[in-house]
Amino acid sequence: MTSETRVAILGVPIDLGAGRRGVDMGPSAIRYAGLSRRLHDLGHHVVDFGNLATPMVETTPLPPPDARLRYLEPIAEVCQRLAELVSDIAAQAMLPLILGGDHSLAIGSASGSARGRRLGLIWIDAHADFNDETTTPSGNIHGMPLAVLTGRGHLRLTGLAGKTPAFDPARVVLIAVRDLDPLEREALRTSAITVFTMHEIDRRGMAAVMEQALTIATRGTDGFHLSFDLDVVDPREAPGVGTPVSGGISAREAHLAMELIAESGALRSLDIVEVNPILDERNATAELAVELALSALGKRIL
Ligand code: B3U
Ligand code: MN
Ligand code: MN
Repeated sequence: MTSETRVAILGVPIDLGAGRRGVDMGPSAIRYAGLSRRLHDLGHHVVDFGNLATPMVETTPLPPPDARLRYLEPIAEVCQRLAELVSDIAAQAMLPLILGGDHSLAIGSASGSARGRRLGLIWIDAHADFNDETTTPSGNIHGMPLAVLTGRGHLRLTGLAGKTPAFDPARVVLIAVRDLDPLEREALRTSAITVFTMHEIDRRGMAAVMEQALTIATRGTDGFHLSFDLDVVDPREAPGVGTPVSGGISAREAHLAMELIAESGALRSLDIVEVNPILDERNATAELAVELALSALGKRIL
């Protein structure tokens, strides 16, 4: 039996932060896989707030080819509205569950959740998302949210929590990373963020890594925000993602991570991002996204 949580679902169908199209359809695919009903069946009180209005590529002026922060203005505007909404939802003692959409949206969701409270941050992703305009090879803002949330990046993005940084890097953990850009790697090495790469997971196992991660994210905090990028799972099990990277964690390891997160009792908000239905196989990645959200919210086998 799970303890009842008031879960607020919010879709953010944005793909302006990504290099390819399709993740704007992620929220629909995840809802189609039965998210709301299955959370309800698990014993939670669920409210679906629908989708945040987001501009689409077709009607947004194209950034110059050499832009270092592609679509900065529209993304900043979406993240600002998202931060307000998430902060309101959290203030009503509900747990915001944000469906993406590309990972740039986490600038808004995590900032909103961190308003007025001291949260840790757990980032589960094949990438570090730790670029800024000086280190990015692509100019895509979905490669930057973790840098922004720990205080490095454009001023239009770093202040959305009402404090900069939104998260103290000493309370931030990055898990299962395996694809870093050269300058991003240097920035990560000198930061106070704790990084568990695929190497640590293979060597020590997911359970040991998660235990340490949870200790870091909860020590002296009011709980933590979880940002989960589906591309962390191996593309053989999660083909429908914006940026697949081979050598990922298994669906089983992902479930174990989510179950340990649920056990901690300290999860305050979560993002499920980068589901790309165009590249998916019979909605398998969206289904996995739902299964993982259920595990994070208390689903047990027995
Ligand atoms: N690090 C690369 C690629 C990337 C980051 N996040 C995703 N892809 N999904 C970049 O463009 O910053
Ligand atoms: Mn990401
Ligand atoms: Mn990623």
